[in-house]
Amino acid sequence: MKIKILILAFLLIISLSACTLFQKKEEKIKTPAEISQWAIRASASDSYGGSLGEKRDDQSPYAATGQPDVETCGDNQKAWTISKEDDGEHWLELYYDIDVYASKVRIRETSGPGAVRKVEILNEDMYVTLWEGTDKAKPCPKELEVKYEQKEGNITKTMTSFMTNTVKITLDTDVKGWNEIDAVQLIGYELKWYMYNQTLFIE
Ligand SMILES: [Ca+2]
Repeated sequence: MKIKILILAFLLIISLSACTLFQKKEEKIKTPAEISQWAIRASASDSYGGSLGEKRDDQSPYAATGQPDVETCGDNQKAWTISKEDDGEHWLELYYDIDVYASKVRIRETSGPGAVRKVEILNEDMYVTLWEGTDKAKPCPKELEVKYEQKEGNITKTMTSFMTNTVKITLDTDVKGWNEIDAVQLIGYELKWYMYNQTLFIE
């Protein structure tokens, strides 16, 4: 009887050790570094502040480049907006320093949030839609995050198959109030990769 108990205890210790080793192996998988960047240049279908904006403080497209610099909700010189309060569909295009396989775009809306209707990323000379819809939740300031996700069999790809450095945002400026964008972040990777069965594959 004692031998049986000893054998059972031994088997229990072995299985617990195996679990710990497995967990450690999982923890060791290091995915490629994520690159988060703010826009360096921008253009738009219209702007309140013309096209100067050297200090990011004249509501030109350039005011939507760089890191967020508008802290509270409301009209602010440091965010881009168009020349009229309500004028239907308009767009803002942003350019980034590093080409990435795009995984996410984050848009900081600091006045009249909820106006974004479409987020596209440029693939050579063609735009690919990352997200399209009606953004109903309207806290202000608001950070709208849209993600790339595509199922390929058992694998979920979380980044585009092409590299990009350009994002285009389409807004419905008829959404109540001045619809202002403070900053837009492009997130992605320099390497294209995916996880399958706890294994990292780099393409
Ligand atoms: Ca800004």
